Amino acid sequence: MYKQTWRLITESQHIVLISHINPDGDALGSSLALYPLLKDMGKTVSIVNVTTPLPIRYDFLPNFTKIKQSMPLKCDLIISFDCGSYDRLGIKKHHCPLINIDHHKTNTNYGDINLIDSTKASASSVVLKLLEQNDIALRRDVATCIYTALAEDTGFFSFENVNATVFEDAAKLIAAKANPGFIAQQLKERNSLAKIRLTGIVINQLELINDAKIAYAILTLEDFKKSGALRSDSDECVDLIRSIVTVELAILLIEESDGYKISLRSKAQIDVSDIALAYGGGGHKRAAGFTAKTKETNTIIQNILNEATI
Ligand SMILES: [Mn+2]
Repeated sequence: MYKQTWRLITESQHIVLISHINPDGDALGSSLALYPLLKDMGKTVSIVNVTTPLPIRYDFLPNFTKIKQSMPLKCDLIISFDCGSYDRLGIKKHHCPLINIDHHKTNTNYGDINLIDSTKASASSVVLKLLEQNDIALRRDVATCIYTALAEDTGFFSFENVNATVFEDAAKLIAAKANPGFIAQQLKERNSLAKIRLTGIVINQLELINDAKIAYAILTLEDFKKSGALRSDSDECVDLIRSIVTVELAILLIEESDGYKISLRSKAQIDVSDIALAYGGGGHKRAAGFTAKTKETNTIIQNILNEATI
């Protein structure tokens, strides 16, 4: 499969690298990793993410400024990264072949080639294996992207998905001159004041139920306006909620124009990807999400509680 994937890439000329809406470090890092390699192979490469604005915390990734918000007129291959279902790419149905590179166990296999390994901690680790299996040498810009993605999806090497392979991959990337200190500083020490204020709003209105085993908070469009925070500034709030000692299940509702996006995190007892899947979303055991096309927050929370057994 890894060889077949590379063959299709080699045979294609105009390639689109695309990742999921509201991208995280894995989505952007995985897609940006292939960009310079394909350019050097003489390909016409478009790197696409339809989200506006893109989270600027990733602006240190090589070729970040090359990301476009819309699809090019012409392409003969699409490669998607870190995206569990086609609708999360945010583009219309396309007729050119699609390679689906991912690590979500809830992936719907929407590609013509589905290069999915749910044992990998990040989609970027699947990219790394793709390069290794095809004898493509690592280089600094590529390693920086893959390492950033791996660091983020493992919570800087602290989540349950961390194993020996994760550290082996990290070692290979550092050997190829990815700089762990620089990358950590870029991601962890460049918060905007607006982001910290948004975090304060979350903490202030946090609700704890079921002997404080479940915690939830709701962020409204007004909260974003008031704090001046961007949508991507809320990405880590749900991890902060989970960090409370008693909390087993953390729920964050983020208002959108036509409903809510729901982020779920768990510690040990609950597989939140099951809950997300039940409501049309997806994700991982300890981190998952879905969207609800309703503004009835009580109903959304009740539905989650009905699925969660604590
Ligand atoms: Mn990922």
